[in-house]
Amino acid sequence: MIVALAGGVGAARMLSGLVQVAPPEQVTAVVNTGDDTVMHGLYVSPDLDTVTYTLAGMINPTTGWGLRDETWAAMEELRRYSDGRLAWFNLGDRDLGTHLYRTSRQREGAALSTVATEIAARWEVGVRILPMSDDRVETRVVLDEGTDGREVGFQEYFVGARHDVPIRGVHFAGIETARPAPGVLEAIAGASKVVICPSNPVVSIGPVLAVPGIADAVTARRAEVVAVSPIIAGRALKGPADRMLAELGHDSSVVGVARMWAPYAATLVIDTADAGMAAQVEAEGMRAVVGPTVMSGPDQAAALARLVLGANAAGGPV
Ligand code: FO1
Repeated sequence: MIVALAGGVGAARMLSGLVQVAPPEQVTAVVNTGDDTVMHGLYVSPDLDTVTYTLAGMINPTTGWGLRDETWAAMEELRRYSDGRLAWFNLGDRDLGTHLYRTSRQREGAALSTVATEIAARWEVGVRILPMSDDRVETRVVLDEGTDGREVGFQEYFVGARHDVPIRGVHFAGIETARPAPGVLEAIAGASKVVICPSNPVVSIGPVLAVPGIADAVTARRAEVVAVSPIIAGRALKGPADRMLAELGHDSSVVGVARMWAPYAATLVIDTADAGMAAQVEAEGMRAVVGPTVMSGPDQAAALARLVLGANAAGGPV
């Protein structure tokens, strides 16, 4: 069993590579739910949906989230009523079906993990998709607007403000009492390999490791844990990971990533662009494996998956 700790786009691509080199039924994704939000009364779980849609081959290629071949009639009607005030978070007409289903099932008493399994089955995704927890955890972002650091929800920061504002803190509301979703700890304990996907370390992987019990479970498997840096030559390929790391006092480099993941993973895969930093990564107590990490297409994702699955602390092929 391969277990992947996953956020959104980067993790979804990593998973699409893993299922090319391992049977999907042998892959379990433990997915961040800190981005989840209630919009117009509907429970929206972006990372669960991005992972599921990507593995189904149905992800919207333009946006990187939501469904392909999408239409936006409902949003256009909403925009006419509210002149955009209520329409800042775009929900496509097909994507709405997922949010209607998930929300209805939750009102019937179904757990997030139960619904995630039902949605994955509908899209015939062989990978087991687990939320990090069935309990509500909400990533909150403290903005660095001069003195009064306003606190906003993740989607307000990421979409509302287009993450175009410096932050001074991030915390996960509800994390103290959140329990790992059923199957998460067992999957990590029994995994032949645990992959920390190239997602935002602060707000995508961070919440997963912050669920009480998960960090210890991963640390216990440290020799089999391989992390892939989401930072290449100091930058994130997509999203605000590089800025958030710097704004929160981390080094926005593969060394900064190594410092964050060293307690959990024995190996860090870094891009060829950072080959010169390998010794500094190893000085942080991790083995550095250098290779192409930009997953520009399915072949690149499969190649990275082979590199990840072949890498381990001892450095030999597994
Ligand atoms: N991201 C945007 O930048 N703008 C949007 O309007 C937007 C809508 C949206 C709807 C459903 C969904 O699953 C994701 C959506 N996202 C949107 C992406 C989302 O904010 C991110 O996927 C994550 O939360 C960060 O990975």
